[in-house]
Amino acid sequence: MTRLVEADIADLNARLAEYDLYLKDVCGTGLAGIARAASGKTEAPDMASRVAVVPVTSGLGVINGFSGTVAAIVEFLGCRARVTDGTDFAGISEAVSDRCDVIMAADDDTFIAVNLKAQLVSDNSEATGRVYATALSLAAGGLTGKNVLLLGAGPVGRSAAAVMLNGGAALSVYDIDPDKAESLRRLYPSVRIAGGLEEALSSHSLLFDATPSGEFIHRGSVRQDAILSAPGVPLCLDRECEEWMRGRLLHDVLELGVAAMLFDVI
Ligand code: PYL
Repeated sequence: MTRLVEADIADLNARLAEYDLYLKDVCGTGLAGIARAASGKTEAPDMASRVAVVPVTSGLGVINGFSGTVAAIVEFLGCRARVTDGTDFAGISEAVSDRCDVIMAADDDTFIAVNLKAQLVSDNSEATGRVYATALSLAAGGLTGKNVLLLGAGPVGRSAAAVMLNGGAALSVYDIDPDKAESLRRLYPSVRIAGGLEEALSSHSLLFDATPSGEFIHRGSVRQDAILSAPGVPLCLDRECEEWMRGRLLHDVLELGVAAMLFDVI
């Protein structure tokens, strides 16, 4: 998982409403609708839940703006959220003393949401793969019987593969590490291993990128009718291809994953 930097999230809060409208245009529903669909829950979420975001100083330390951005996404979705004054365990103690229902916190490797009362937990990598697969399905009008190309067989790709296969997709996987692709095929025997990247891109109109590589896909490699769901950070498309795919591209650095985590636990 690529570690975000302050610049990745600088104007994210200001663009939330615009991004939500974009998702409604591409998927037929916005951030909350996609996340609720990804949660698989039928009961209504408890929107009165109070969320505490706790900054974590371990490892490479706090990312300026990260906790505030997570809180802003949660508030945009309709729940009350605040960043604790304390960090680490002092922040957790503060959240519990303030009788918060949910704690969200990330160290360098793991980002979780925990509902203290309901004893529910959601992990960002798993939730991100699942919510982006759900978004691709919504954008494509369902995946049953459709060929999908998955780039990247790491934790996010594996989570997405489970959802897409469960949705009836015929899945091919490409990973620069053949062992990772093979391990996904052992997990899901119906998965086909794509031989070459360019050939795989040219033969698939439904694409999912879960790689941490940036700008390695160019306009000439992608079909006119392609839809790309891309949780991978940085974005796999070069600038020209990104512009060309507007309206058929699903990509952000935190929004959909945070939304999925929230609706998983409230
Ligand atoms: C959760 C994000 C999504 C993509 N990469 C993940 C990342 O950057 N993880 C590190 C998050 C560190 C947060 C820091 C803080 O500000 O509390 N410990």
